[in-house]
Amino acid sequence: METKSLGLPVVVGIIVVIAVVAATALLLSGGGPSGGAPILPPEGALIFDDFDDATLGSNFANTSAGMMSGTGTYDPEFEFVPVGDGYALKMMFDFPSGEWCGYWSFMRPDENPITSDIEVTTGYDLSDYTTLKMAVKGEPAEGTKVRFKIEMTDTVFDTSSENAFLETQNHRGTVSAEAGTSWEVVEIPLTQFTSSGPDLDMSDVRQMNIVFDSVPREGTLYIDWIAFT
Ligand SMILES: [Ca+2]
Ligand SMILES: [Ca+2]
Repeated sequence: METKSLGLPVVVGIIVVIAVVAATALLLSGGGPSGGAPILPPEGALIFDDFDDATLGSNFANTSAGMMSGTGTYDPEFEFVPVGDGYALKMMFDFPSGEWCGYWSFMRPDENPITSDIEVTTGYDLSDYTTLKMAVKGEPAEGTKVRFKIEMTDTVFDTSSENAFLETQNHRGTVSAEAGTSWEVVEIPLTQFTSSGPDLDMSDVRQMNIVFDSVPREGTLYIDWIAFT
């Protein structure tokens, strides 16, 4: 009897079939942009934003959000990408040394100086909560993680004039965080914000920012949801 070895086209065909099956399994696993099952927010959490409506502006009523940068020329590009049954915010940043960029989101509608002339006097009361949690994933340069800062400010914090800026710096709390290449939940005790900004009033929170200001200066950050527990 003659034994025939598999010809090259057959071997290539088998490899292609295996690759297609594997890719399909990855997609069906519920994933998102790069696979991996989505992580749901904790039961009963206050959802600040789950991005599931695929628009800027938080889940809180009529709030505004947007992209920013130091000189206004390096705002992150953004889009909403399907994750699980909803969407995640995808921010792509690319800025030179000495610059910064990021994302801002107000907690109450009357705090938006763009759409309202109402003086900022009342913030959001987060004093019943202890922890900020957010589901994130990064696409950093090879061998690193995406690094970002989370800022919380109260309604006293002001950048509108140099004097006010200097006087109100302690009303901003800043905490550093990282995102690897798989979905994970970043958990930050709110006390880290108040130890960074000792005058920050967590019962009077105006806005939350995500800031990129260090290396890697080019990368992508996905946020599936932001919640407080
Ligand atoms: Ca939204
Ligand atoms: Ca989401």
